[in-house]
Amino acid sequence: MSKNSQFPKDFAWGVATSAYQIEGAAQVDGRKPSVWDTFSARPGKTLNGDTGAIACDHYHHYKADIRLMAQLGVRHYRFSVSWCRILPDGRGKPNLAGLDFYRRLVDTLLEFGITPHITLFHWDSPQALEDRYGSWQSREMAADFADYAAIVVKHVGDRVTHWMTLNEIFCFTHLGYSHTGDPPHAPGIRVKTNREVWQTSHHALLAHGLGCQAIRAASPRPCSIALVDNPLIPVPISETPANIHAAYKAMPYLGTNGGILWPALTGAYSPQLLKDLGADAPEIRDGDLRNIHQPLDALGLNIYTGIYVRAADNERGYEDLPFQEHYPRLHMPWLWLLPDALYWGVRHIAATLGQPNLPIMVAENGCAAWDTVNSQGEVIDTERILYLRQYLRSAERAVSEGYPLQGYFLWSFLDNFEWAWGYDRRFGLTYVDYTSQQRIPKASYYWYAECIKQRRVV
Ligand code: IFM
Repeated sequence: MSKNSQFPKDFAWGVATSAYQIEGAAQVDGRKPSVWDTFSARPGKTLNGDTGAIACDHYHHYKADIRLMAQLGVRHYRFSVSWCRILPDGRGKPNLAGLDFYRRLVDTLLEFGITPHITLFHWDSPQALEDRYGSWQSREMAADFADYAAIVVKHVGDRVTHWMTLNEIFCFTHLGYSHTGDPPHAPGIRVKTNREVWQTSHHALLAHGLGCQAIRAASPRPCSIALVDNPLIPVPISETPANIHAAYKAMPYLGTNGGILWPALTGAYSPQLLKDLGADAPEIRDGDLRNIHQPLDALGLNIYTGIYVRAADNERGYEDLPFQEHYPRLHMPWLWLLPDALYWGVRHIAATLGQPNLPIMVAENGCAAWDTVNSQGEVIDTERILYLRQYLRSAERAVSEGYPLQGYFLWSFLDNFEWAWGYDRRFGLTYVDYTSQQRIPKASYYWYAECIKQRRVV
């Protein structure tokens, strides 16, 4: 495929959101608090004290939102189910009103010809389980997650066939628990050791594995199951054989890659990581890795940025090259513009994880920009178009080189509650006026609609 050629006809064009970030209706129809309700209500934990209590009030506006989604032309929508709407106490008796909301949501999507892709966990775990056993600090969380997953699948599995287990394990574990300072994400628990932090991500991996088994057992139809991860992507500073090799070497070392993606896709923590962790490695019980390493139908990658690396004459064979202060970035401190990360993220799965045939979906890509409504009532977000255009070109490159990249979910359909940054950071294709709940499609919405229509980067 040349630089401006078309994506394949069956390429899945989509948008993504998550429950706590858009739904609101925090106390409606039997829902009880999640850890994010509790955390965001604590003074100083989120910018301006923002919480997801109302958010985009999507719970009440979902029909109009889906109509707007259909007008955009997407045929795929990734959203998450709120565990504490389904099981307000985390376990036990399901809340039928919660299940009914998702059934109505799914039915509306299907009416508009949009395929639902359900993420079962996008960070908003029930506060009741935090109170009971410290949520991800306990192995019990994995079994409770699997039970919850089975309930959702039994309820809507006759009409939903695309499942994603957990979103970004690193964020809700390593950013939710810390041994070095106050963690920026819920539940915001400071533990004593690094080993305890790694134990939380190990329990999350176990939840993924048991969840996969539960979904397959409960689904009335053959279905697709994916994990969604946000690995740190090494990008060779120039594509010379030496630097490409350096990027391959770097992949298992960077961030938490070796302790999340590696066990999930290969059935083992990377040996380099275990060596580095030493006594900080989590307790891994007999059978855990077998449970974690489940066959997957797809892998979801959330790719926003990456890190440049180059070959180096050291024991590891690479060095990473931190961004300089004036390197371009979007409206988040970590959102460095590095479009090639999307291509390299896909390529690493084949090259360094040895999975050349595993279908890949970009489950999130997008950016926060400095959006404002102009005097004509429009939002002209050219920074976002600049960003997205380059990342989509990178996706096009991956497809044209034969990597199994099958879809792309743009984050996000709506501006929403951006966790510790509250409503200050806007990632949407659609501007949300949080006072009136008015939706205004931004310039990027119309740009993306045209890309979808033409199946090319416009
Ligand atoms: O808003 C988040 C999302 O919940 C998880 N991935 C990254 C996004 C932007 O920070």
